[in-house]
Amino acid sequence: MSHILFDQIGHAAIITLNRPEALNALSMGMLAEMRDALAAWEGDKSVKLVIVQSSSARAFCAGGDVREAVGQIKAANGAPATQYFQVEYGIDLLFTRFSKPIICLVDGVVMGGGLGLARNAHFMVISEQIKYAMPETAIGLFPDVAANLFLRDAGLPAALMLGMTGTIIGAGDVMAWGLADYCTPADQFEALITALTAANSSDDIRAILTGFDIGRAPPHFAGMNDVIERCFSGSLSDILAQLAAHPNQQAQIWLSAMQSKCPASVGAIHHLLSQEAPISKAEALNLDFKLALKMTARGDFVEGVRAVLLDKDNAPQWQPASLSDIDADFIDHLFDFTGLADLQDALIST
Ligand code: QUE
Repeated sequence: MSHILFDQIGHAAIITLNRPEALNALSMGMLAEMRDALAAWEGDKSVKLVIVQSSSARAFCAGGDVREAVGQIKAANGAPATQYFQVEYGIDLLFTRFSKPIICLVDGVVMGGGLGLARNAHFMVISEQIKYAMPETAIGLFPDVAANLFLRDAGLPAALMLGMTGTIIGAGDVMAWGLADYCTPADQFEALITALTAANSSDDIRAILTGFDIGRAPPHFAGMNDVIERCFSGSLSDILAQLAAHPNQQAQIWLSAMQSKCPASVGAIHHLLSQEAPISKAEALNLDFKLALKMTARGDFVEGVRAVLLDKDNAPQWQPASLSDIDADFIDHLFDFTGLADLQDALIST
């Protein structure tokens, strides 16, 4: 059975992610098939909108197929996974620019590259049972796919918390923080799709999505905004000190999360979010492309994927090993993109 399915019902072209055994992790093959289908639909007048869904309630998508990316790096003796990130971020860029509305119906796990699809689409609808996270600091990567832009919708302190600690949040927090557009119970997704197959315009789509929206579940972490704002501001060492000094138990959980993640990754997302926001999703993706090449040319990414997904010993040996090693020189070196092509130029050359 194919890992990605394509269909059309009425005006709606439908993409179904169908790799449940890997929580729909996006392989280059799946991404290339998606790219070709979108290209065909762009010129097809019978298609008015595109819906992206999953065949399984467990996951919309757990992310990019980082096992495949690591395979590429190993096959190329440590060279960065240029081709993988070109294809993955290329699809994200295509979503932002597609001439017809793309609607993602998100149930279950939505993490990393899954959010690259859902948040770069025109409409992101979540169910009440999603598990939302940007967990890349656990594997020596960094919150990419334009997270440097879309996490900011939650406010900078919450963006830093989500990006650095990889905390998993639910539908209540996602809606309270403005990280998705609509919330509809998963058991109504089928009826929602049926309604959308008759839509003619973005206004029609908005009206239908509003009709199925149940508003929001109670927030959990978004109810702790005072703790988040007090702790997640300033330099890396400020944040560590503020967490250590805070009486709320959750602050200690976040502190140990930060200390167990890849220091270079935590430093990378801290620096990204401390800079001025990119002016567009395209600019954010271009920045992510260059940073991904720098990050995956380091040993931490292969080591993180080994520890979390391949050997599953959850005992990565990071280099450098401590957040205290992440100084201005380290960040300057990591963010030196001299000689790297822009994402768009890289796409044209393939
Ligand atoms: C951090 C991540 C990912 C992750 C775990 C992390 C990620 C990703 C997967 C994943 C999960 C299940 C699979 C698979 C990949 O896990 O991006 O192939 O079957 O895709 O801690 O960033």
